[in-house]
This record gives sequence, C-alpha cells and structure tokens, in this order.
Amino acid sequence: HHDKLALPVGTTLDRFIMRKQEDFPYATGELSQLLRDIALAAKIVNREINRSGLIDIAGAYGNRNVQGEDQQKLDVIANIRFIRALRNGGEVCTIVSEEDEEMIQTGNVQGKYVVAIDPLDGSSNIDVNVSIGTIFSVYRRVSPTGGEGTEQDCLQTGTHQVAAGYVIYGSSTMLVYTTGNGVNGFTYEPSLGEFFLSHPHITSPKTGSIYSINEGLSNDFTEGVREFVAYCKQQNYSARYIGSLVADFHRNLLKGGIYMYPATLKAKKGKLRLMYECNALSFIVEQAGGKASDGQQRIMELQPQSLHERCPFFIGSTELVEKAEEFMAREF
Ligand code: AHM
Ligand code: MG
Repeated sequence: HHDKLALPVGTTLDRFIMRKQEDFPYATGELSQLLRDIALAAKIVNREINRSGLIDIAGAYGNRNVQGEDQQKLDVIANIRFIRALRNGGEVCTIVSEEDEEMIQTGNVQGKYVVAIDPLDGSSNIDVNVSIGTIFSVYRRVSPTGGEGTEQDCLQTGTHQVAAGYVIYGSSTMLVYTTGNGVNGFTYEPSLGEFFLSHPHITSPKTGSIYSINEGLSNDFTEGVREFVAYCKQQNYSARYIGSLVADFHRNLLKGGIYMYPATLKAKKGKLRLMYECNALSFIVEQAGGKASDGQQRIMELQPQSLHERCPFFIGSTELVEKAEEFMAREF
C-alpha cells in the first residue's frame, strides 16, 4: 500500500497533495484544494516578481493588467493574488493578511478554514533583487459554518494550525509546507509551470554554526541576547543575515543555525508578527525537528490577543535555540 512509501523526488505538487489526501480516509479534499489554490497564486506572484525590474517601466507607459488594475507595488499585487485565489477556491471563510488592518471576509460562508498570510515578506528587498517570500498558516474555523468567520476563529494558538508553509522567491522558487506530518519542499520549474518534490522530508540539523540577527540593533538588546551573540562569536559561528525572514529561515533550516529577532529597548515585543510570520515557521521547524521560542516559551503556545501582534522570535536548530534560552534565563 502506497501510504507507507515516501513519494519519489520529482513527484508533482498536485500529485503529492492528492496522494497525501488518500492517506486520510475521511478527508474531504478541502484542505488539498486550499493548498492548490495557494500554489496557484504563488506561481502568479512568482511571474510578477520575475518582472519586477520592469514594473516601473511598464507603469511609465500606463500599462494596466488584464483586470484593469493600475500597476501597483508588488506586495499589494501579491496580497490581491492570494486573496483572489483563496476566495475563488471557496474553502476559506476569512483571511488575516499583513496588508490589511481588518479581517478579510471572502464571502465563502461555508468555508471551513481560516488563513493567516504575509503575502510578500521582506518587501524592502524587492527593489534590490534579493530573495523575498510568502508565509501562510491554515486553521480550521471554530465558529459554525454558514456565517462569516470571527475574530475567535483567527486568534487561535499556533498549536491549532492544520497546515503552514512558505514560498521563497529566490535563485529558484520553492514551496515548503507541512500538514503536521513532516515537511516537504517543492521547486518550481517555470518552463513547465509545475512545482516538483525536490526536498522530501526536510529535517533541521540538531545544531549548526550560523547565527542570523540584525546586530546593528545590539545597543538595544537585552543582556541575555548580547551575551548569546558573544557566545556565537566565541564558537566562530558564521553571521548570515539577509533581512528577508523566509530566506534567512530557509537557509538555516537546511544548513543548521539560529534566526533571532529579539525584543529591543524600543520594540518590547520585537518586530515579527505572531499570526502570519512566527507561527507558520514554528510549525514547520518543529515538524522538521527544530525549535521556536520567544526566549522563554514555545511560540505555538502563545495566545494571540490581536491579529497583528508581535513577538520576540528565536528559531532554528534545537540545540542553538535552547542555548539562546539558557542565556536569556540567566540573571546579569
Ligand atoms: P516586513 O514584513 O515589513 O517585510 O518586515 C519583516 C522583515 C523580515 O523579512 C526580516 O527578517 C526583518 O523584517 C528584518 O528586519 P530588520 O531590517 O529590522 O533587521
Ligand atoms: Mg512581513
């Protein structure tokens, strides 16, 4: 029976999703449809990103896209594309997006799922041709179907995620996701318009020798963070910081390392957003055998109080995250 066999490298994403669904005898296929919707939007956004150097030129000629929209910033375009795909797919009742203050009601009142998404993270890197990403979390709604999704549907702890993933638009475009049964990575082949399984069963190395943090902020770090960074230097770890969360996370996931965005004097809860940045990557890292923490607590157990709240973030190889926690627990 195929469900005990790993699918081979080269399997298309669609086939992979279909096969995984067959492993759950009572699955209705709605989550599978949702994942396919996200993959479709990712392909469209990928196309836009690859043309980004030309967008201003196109804009200068007054180009409008097929929907009659004026040329817009890429993060706005990505937001529109993902929302449209999820609305058309029909499985999602409500979306929380970094780009929108309020919850977005798709009108699919029968939709069983809620999605939290950062449609295009690392937007300061777009103009300079550096990797950017999309991050998403999927939850089952708690309110009964038939009405709009509620804030309670959205403000669930990360432990309730049924799926999470990211797309990295880098030297190649990849989609990496989990449904709570390990982590798999797919690479996009643009000439065929398909994602293919390229990184089956990704595991986070237990430890590593890369640390990623914006050290320009070190005067505002707490003593514990400063001391941990000093420790990384004593160990001769490599400093790697792109400033694009998905890219920094992805590299450390594959190579072993720790990514940190700590609380600072000016930003007491750090910078990154719990609902559509930290939780998704935490689910993935845990499924890969790594760890994610706010310095004291497991990220996925933090109870969100508001849609756009922030939290300090330490994520990556288990031993390194535990070491960082150890430093932060010390009294200086
Ligand atoms: P954004 O959502 O405004 O793009 O900000 C999130 C980004 C992350 O991708 C990145 O890890 C972080 O901000 C970098 O912040 P900083 O420039 O403060 O180091
Ligand atoms: Mg962001």
